[in-house]
Amino acid sequence: MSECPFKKSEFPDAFAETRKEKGLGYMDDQNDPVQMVMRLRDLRKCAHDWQTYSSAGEVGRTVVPSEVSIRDTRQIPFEVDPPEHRPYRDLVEDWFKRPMKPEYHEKVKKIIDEVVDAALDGKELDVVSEFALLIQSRALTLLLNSSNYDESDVWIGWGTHVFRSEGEDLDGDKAALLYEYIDREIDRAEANPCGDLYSVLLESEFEGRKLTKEEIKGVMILTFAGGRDTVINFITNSIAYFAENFDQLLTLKDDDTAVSRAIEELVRYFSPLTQLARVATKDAEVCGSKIEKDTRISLCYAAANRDETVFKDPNVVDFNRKMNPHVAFGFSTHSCLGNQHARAIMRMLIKSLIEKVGRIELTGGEENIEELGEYRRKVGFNSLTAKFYPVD
Ligand code: EMZ
Repeated sequence: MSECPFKKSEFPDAFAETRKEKGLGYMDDQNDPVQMVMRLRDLRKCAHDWQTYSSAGEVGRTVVPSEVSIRDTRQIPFEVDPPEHRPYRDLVEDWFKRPMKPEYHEKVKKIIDEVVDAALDGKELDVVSEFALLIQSRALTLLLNSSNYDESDVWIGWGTHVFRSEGEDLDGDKAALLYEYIDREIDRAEANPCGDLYSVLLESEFEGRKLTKEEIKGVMILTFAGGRDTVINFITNSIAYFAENFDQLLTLKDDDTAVSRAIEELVRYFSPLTQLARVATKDAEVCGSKIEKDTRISLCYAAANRDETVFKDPNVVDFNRKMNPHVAFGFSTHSCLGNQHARAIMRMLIKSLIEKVGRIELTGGEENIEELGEYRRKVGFNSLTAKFYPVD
């Protein structure tokens, strides 16, 4: 983890050569290798073909790095295949669309304004732990519809990743804290239903029965884990970008369509989630290479989002990009449930920055580099220090 050798908001494409030459990369992951699907069209095909590339195998194997050794609760609906997947997804889909409503946007804006205002005190701060983490955790109270805003302090205390200590590999003890926390919260909601996500799940009818606590836990683990480091990276990396390209931020003033395009472009470029895995249910083939039954492929979103056969000048952040069929939120059956929440956060962040901030100065930082076999991918920052200055 080194000092940034280039502009902080530059995120090089770690996969260019392999994507162009072979289309399929390789990495070992805890002795359970992964063949990485790097071209956009291949990725979409594989993501769509759940019969061949399953999410429903051993719990935790769908994630890279594999979480088999630290988790035995199945994340729902993320680790379930069709047709069982559909009713689970239906159960939570509307809930996760609430972030599209104007009143939700207003609440997100209030949370972000408070964090931005605090940043404007002229002191240097760490964008990861003192800005992005606060926004992610506090905004999560909205997604859960929790009336206890202060609960976000507990989540802030967990740091950026619920399964990893800072800069470390998977940490089973840390994961156990989350599981115990969720168990307690389910019991709390059972004793005192209050309209939050736990309570709603406890009350809902699923295929003529109630959900089990284990199923509810599976939804909640996904809600806590799936949108954590990803959202924190998205916010931090975007701050780095706007700091170094402040004029681009100003082009978005009072222009909702331009903001929408900018959000899609930033999420394409940063691809906060590098990849997720699938397990082959039978022998198959991608890009002329054999995929053996019961081995894993990954849908390498970060690579596909720089596919030069699809995106013109893929390494340029272009807010005017017209065609942007990125897969940063996944594709097909398992496309990101939290995408509207993430988009709402970015929309309100942009608005708040335009209203309140005149300049952002980056003063230091340490990149977060994922080591993926022969590939080294910058996915975000372990720290990013900055000073925020108010508008004149
Ligand atoms: C899993 C994954 C889902 C995994 C959308 O991504 O996110 C990862 O950060 C978690 O570690 O468990 O939820």
